[in-house]
Amino acid sequence: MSAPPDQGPRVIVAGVVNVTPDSFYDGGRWASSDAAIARGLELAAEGADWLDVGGESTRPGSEPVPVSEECARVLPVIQGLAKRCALPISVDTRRAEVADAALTRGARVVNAVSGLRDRALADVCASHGATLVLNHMRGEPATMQRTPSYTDVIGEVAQELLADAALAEAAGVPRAQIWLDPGIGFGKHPRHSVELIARLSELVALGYPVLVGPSRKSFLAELTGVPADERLPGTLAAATACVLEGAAGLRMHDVAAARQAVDVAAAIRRARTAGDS
Ligand code: HH2
Repeated sequence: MSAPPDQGPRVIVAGVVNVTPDSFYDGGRWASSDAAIARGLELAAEGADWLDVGGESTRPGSEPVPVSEECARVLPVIQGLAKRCALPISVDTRRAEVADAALTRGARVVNAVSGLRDRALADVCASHGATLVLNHMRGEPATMQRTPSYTDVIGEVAQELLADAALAEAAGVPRAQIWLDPGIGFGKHPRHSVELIARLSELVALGYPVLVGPSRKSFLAELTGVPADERLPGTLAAATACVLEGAAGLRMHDVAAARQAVDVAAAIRRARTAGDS
């Protein structure tokens, strides 16, 4: 049998494991360590390429939780998943202290959900040799959705992410280990989130792999009028658009459904590129 044709790099699906009582969609569903570990293993079986474990909701209006509480939520889950499954695990956090403890217990990626506001996150990643996802957030979760304002949303998000990437590189994180994320819904009006997806290729053109997290977010409610538990079709439409615009990965709650959408969109993207040649 001949070798299969080159499929090109796989578009990553990062499965969300929220160990929180109050996340905007799945808060409280996997709040015990055992439930969260079981959820992570389920997402792995559904086709996730990486598992993103978070212990603090950053939904609009949320307040910070103490570091000790965040660690108590995520560390046993990261340790348990790292023992039972070979997938890379990221810790979704704003704080270097949590990231450091998570990397010591088996996480390999830091998902810096508020970028490098805690600059020590970059030092922690450099010292552990970890990959760093820089997510764009304007303002603080408690107030970020009150009056988001941009003149040129994609240009401003790109500039702010590049400034964080430069800090990370200066701290010793290799460029190849830095991902950028436009931060859908983090200090963005729904029209900003739509524009960020529509013009994602401009962010991709910066040369870093781009992760996007549209999953079940409130900009979809503005477009469809449905609550979070009915937003899967809208989520898959947004994910498809992100892949066609060049995303390297999607952060998703619904991995089995996302896997199909992302793989089909990635095949269409490859065919488009092949058609150009
Ligand atoms: N979105 C959320 C959390 N972390 N990280 C990245 N890189 N990109 C995102 O878009 C992103 C993220 C919010 O989703 P969720 O974790 O489900 O909600 P909550 O913050 O309420 O826990």
